Amino acid sequence: MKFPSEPFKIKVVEPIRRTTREERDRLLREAGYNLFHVPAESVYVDLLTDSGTSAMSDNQWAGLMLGDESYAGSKNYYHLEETVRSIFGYKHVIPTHQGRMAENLLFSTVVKPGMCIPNNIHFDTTRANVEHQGAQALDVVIKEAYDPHCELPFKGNMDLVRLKDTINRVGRHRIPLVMLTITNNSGGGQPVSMDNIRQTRELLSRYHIPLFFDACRFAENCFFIKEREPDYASKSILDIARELFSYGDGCTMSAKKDGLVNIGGFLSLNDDQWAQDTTNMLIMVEGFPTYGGLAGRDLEAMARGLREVLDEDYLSFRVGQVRYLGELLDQADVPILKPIGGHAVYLNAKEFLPHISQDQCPAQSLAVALYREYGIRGVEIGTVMFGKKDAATGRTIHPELEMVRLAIPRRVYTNMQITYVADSIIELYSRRERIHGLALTYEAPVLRHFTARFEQLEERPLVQHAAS
Ligand code: PM9
Repeated sequence: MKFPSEPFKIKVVEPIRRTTREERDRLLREAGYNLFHVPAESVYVDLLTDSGTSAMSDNQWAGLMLGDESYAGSKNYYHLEETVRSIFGYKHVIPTHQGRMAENLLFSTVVKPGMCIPNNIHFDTTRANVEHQGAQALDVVIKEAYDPHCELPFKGNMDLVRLKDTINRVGRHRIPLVMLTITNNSGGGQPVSMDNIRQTRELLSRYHIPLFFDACRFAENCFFIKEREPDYASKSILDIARELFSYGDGCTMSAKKDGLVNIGGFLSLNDDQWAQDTTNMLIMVEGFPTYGGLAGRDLEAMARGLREVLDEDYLSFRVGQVRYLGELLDQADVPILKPIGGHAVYLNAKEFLPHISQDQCPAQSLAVALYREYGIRGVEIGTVMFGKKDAATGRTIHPELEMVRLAIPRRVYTNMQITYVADSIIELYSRRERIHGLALTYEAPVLRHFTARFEQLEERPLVQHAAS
């Protein structure tokens, strides 16, 4: 079977409220055309993020009832610690309420002003946490990652030549660690190969620089390794994960992705001094080291989710469902980023809307149109998220890629709902010339996409009636 059908049946359902185009148009105006400000109950298919939006299994829900809410030494912490050690293999397990807190603890402990953190591509919270310490967040992914048409099996790979040059230029003492984001979210959910990870490790060992993983989507990355690297075809996902993490010294993890939970994360690492320093910080800002800002029941759900996510039937459905959406769009010539990533399909807004200049936020305009016409919410990954003001000229420096990400929550939508998404986008593409640009009217100094506001540059109805 080309696209695996759902390896689960539905036990609990959450009704979705239908909205009209007029209602969505009003909501958009009120939200300043920022989809983060649209109430979720007014969204039909919500592809804003795959983070914290997973459906938990009956096994995880059962685990919630076994939550031990003791302030110190909760049994659920020990279960989580044992689970993380057995998959990731690092000595210390420091729970946090989500991924960015793990990043904050790590970077505020080991990064000093003037330092530099290379990564394949930093996710926006990672970048913000590095820059907040007065350090430079440097993207060192292979150059093909910026070509939306280039079909490489491992487009998230680190550019080892540039990494070596960077180390020689910046100096080993100014690089406290190197990161690898698996899969590479900001570059299209593209995987990193085991070979590239091994070579990155070998290079860094020569300079005694630690390697950390941003492990949010590690299981999806391992699935791609199994599919695409012949030496791993017969290995289990668990064995692949164990080998992968053995090349590193630690990881940050948002369990809201491949932990299959709605909240949770951790920092895991081998270095005793860094573990002690980050734990001291954890106590100040999150909580005691055996709960880290979470309830005991959350720790239990996370421990169980980390095991479930390694299941191959689940992963082939998961990655297959994303591929199903991507291939429907591709067959209809809708411009998407290739190859199709692990957690999301990325619409190429520059090619979808060639008549809208980057100054007029084409990806944001496309995301707004998709919500207004069909009740589908994606997220802009382009100028709004990554554009920067040039301090000297005041002009915006635009990123290479201008995308709308359609991130698919895990185990949430049926293939029929995904088909609806594809049909809607194909219809929108046939009317694309009627979509207009947006002007940015407010931006915050950091992570501006969450709170930015816009004005519609010209308004004309796109279709006469709404499909949902
Ligand atoms: N990623 C995402 O939608 C959620 C926040 S933005 C709507 O893709 C990586 C690779 C991520 C990520 C979050 C985080 C932060 C770190 N690294 O959201 O703090 O994709 O748990 O994780 C989001 P937290």
